Amino acid sequence: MTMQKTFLAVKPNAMKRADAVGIVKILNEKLGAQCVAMKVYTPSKAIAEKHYEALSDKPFFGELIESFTAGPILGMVWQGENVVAKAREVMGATNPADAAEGTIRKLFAKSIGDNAIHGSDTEPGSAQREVEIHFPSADFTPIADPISQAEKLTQAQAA
Ligand code: DAT
Ligand code: MG
Repeated sequence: MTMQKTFLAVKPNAMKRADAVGIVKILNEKLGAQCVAMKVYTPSKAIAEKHYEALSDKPFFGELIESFTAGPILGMVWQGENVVAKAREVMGATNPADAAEGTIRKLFAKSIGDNAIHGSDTEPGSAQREVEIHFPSADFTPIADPISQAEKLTQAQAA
């Protein structure tokens, strides 16, 4: 088992519903990992297209880019043993109709296109690639209280 980092983000629609803090609470409780970077920002089209590059031939790609750039996201890096796969479990299935009870998508997603959270997939190199896209110059210091930090950042963004 090796120490990993994964990129997680509360998506714009879930931010608008003020779900960010509730989502961070679940991550903090269930991931068994540390949050080592957190920021609120609206992804540019260039960043979004790079992030979702592997899906560029999908029929829903245009909508996906539009929704990921529609407003601020809460972007995070979490670090821990096996955290990439663990986060996929805690997030739940891509389509909330298939998501298990207690998962973030079961609780907060509205549809496959509005599924509340992004998390890196488990393909080797994928998480590291996303961390580098979204946090190119972070120093990855553990955040003592990620829930308070999420409250602070999302309040500042709403003000
Ligand atoms: P995940 O986000 O669970 O890793 P993915 O990488 O296959 O899922 O797809 C990325 C996002 O694209 C997903 O969170 C929501 C959107 N998406 C996937 N399949 C879709 C579909 N059939 N229709 C609309 N949006 C879809
Ligand atoms: Mg994916």
